[in-house]
Formats: sequence, C-alpha cells, structure tokens
Amino acid sequence: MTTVDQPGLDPALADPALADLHRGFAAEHLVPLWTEVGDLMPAHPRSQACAHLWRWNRLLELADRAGHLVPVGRGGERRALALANPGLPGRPFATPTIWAAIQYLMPHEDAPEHRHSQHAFRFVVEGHGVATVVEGDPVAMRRGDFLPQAGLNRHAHHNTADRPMAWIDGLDIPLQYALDTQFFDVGRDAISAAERVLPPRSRSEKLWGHPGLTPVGHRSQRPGSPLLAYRWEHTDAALTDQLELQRTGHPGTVEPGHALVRFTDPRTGGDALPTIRAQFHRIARGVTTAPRRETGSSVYQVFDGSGLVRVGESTWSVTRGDLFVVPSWQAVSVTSQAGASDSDSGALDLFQFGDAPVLHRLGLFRSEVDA
Ligand code: 1HN
Repeated sequence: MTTVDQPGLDPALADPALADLHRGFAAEHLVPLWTEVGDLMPAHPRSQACAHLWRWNRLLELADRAGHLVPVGRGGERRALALANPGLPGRPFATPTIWAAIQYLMPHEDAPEHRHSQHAFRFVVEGHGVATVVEGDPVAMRRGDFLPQAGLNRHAHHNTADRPMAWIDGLDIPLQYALDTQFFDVGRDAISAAERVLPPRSRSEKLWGHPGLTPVGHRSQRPGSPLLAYRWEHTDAALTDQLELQRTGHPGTVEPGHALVRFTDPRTGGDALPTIRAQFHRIARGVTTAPRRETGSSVYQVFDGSGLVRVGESTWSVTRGDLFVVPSWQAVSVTSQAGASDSDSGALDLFQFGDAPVLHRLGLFRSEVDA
C-alpha cells in the first residue's frame, strides 16, 4: 500500500475515523482504489517476471539425474522440469503466460497418452530417437524441429532409441490457468506396436508439408496447425536464403544481418498455435540487433552459435541450449560472437516463443525499436 502525501504512514492508523472506515472496507472485502492505483495502472508494463537465464548443461545434468531416479507414469505424466521465473511467486511459470520446461525420456521409455486444452509445442536442440504420437500419427523429433501440438490433440511420446533424449516444451498453461479454461483427459494406457516406429515423415507432413499446396478434401477444423513437424532443413534453408538475398542487395531480412522466420499454419498463414508464436532468428557473425521492446513475453533458446544477450538491465554470454526470458516491455538485443567451440559460420541461431498471438488478437500488441 502507498499513501499519497504521507509515505510510510497508513492513514487508517493516523485518524480514528479513517481507521474505522478501513475496517469497514476490510470486513466487506473492499479495497479502496486510491491506495493501489500506481500498481494497477503503471505508465508502462512493469512485469513481475524477471529477465532470467538457465544454462542448458545444468538443465541436462539435472534432467539426466531425474531420468535415473524418477519414473514416468500416470499422475506426473511427464518427466519435465519447469523453468520457474524467480520474479513470479507461487507457480512455476516462465512468464505470466508461458510455461516452459526441459523434458527427458530414457531409452525405450514411454510418456503416457493424454490430451488437454492447453496449446503446446516441442522444440529439439539436440538428439533424436523420440516420436511424439499425435492422434496415432508418430512424428519423429530431431534436432532443429519445431513440433506444434494444438490443444485437445491426444499425444504420447515414445523413445525408440538406446539413448536418452531431451527437448523443450512450451505451453500456454499460465494463460489458461488465469482464464480458467483448462480441460484434461487421460488417453490409452499404452500406444500400439504399430505406433512404436520412427518414420522419417509423419502422415501430417505427407498431407500438409508441401509449400503452397493444400490437400483437397481434408478439412481439419481444429484450431492450430495441422502440420505436426516443421523440419530443420526447411527452417535452415529459409534463413540461409534471407541472408544471401540481403548480401546480394535484395530485400530479405528483418534488419541487416538478422534473418527471421515464423512458424505458421499452412491453412491460414497465421501463427501455428492460437496462443503461442514461435519464430527462428539467425544473426550473422558480428552483428548486433537493434534493441527492441514489445508487449507480451517470450522465452528464447540458443540453437547454435554463441553471443551476448542484453535483456533490460541484464547481460549474459550464451551458448548452445541456454534459455532466457524476455519480460513484457524489456528491450532485447543480441550480438553474435563466434565462440571457440563453434564449428559453424559464426552465426547465432535463436528459437523464440511467446504470447504474441494473444496480444495481437486483443489489440494489446505494441512494439518499439530503439535507434
Ligand atoms: C504435457 O502434456 C507435456 O505432452 C509436457 O509432453 C508438459 C505440462 C503440463 C501439462 C501437460 C507433453 C506438460 C504437459
């Protein structure tokens, strides 16, 4: 509580009549606006979420220890470790709208089938061997792939390999928690033998994975993209082409040395998930992006390369797999700096996910680029 003219002194204590009035408010579960207006109506977004960085090698080490100690099964459903933003009290939420986690499956292990209203995706920074089985369609997960799973699709995961595999999950859990829209059902106890396979392409890709071509006679009415895997080969080629166009003097990139693509629903061109925007950035060697702030929050994962990231007042050196949060209205700028162990072109590749579709649809999206 703040007071207008006597900071630190609660007016209800100073004046017996006011004290009595405040007791009356409290008894009726009322709060006077004049004690709260500064917090409820800030001049610009002041997120309680902090800019925060999680190191991939620490996440992986802890996930592997959990793999040896904690089974996966009904109830817990997933061996997932949520990124809990230190600024957000109570629940383990990465941002006010986004839940993010590292998930881990041991060799030949299954995560049981279920479905929920929360929209979700997987993104793979390293490894292969797991299939996510969505409505009976086994979808192989490999490094660099983005795998959206819109709400109410039944899904299980199965590790076909002799090695453990990790990936990240993003879900709109905090948003649906705030809106009280959650539904959850368990699915079959086990997937069938026919589903325990790792086809190079899923049925969804055979139907929906051809650029500019819509399969006639398939009217998927579900929200969210019917394409269940956006493969790294395509993302990589799109980013390479943008930078190449820019180098040869043609429009191509969002800013010099910064290529950007968005994962979209092939039916509409809109975001692949109704509540989550997922994008991929490639920042050419030595380039620093213009500091940009937006309403709404994002989580980024370094896919490849090394660099320097500035979010609000924080600066970190980052490398493959590291994850960081960008809270609403905090400026983000990144510099690509080739590290000693980077074998590639010196570019910094970043996967980003956030709540932008929600803000756009509600007319609340705003952005600024600092000169
Ligand atoms: C879920 O279904 C997955 O399918 C991951 O991998 C994380 C967190 C809460 C609720 C459901 C998954 C989840 C989840």
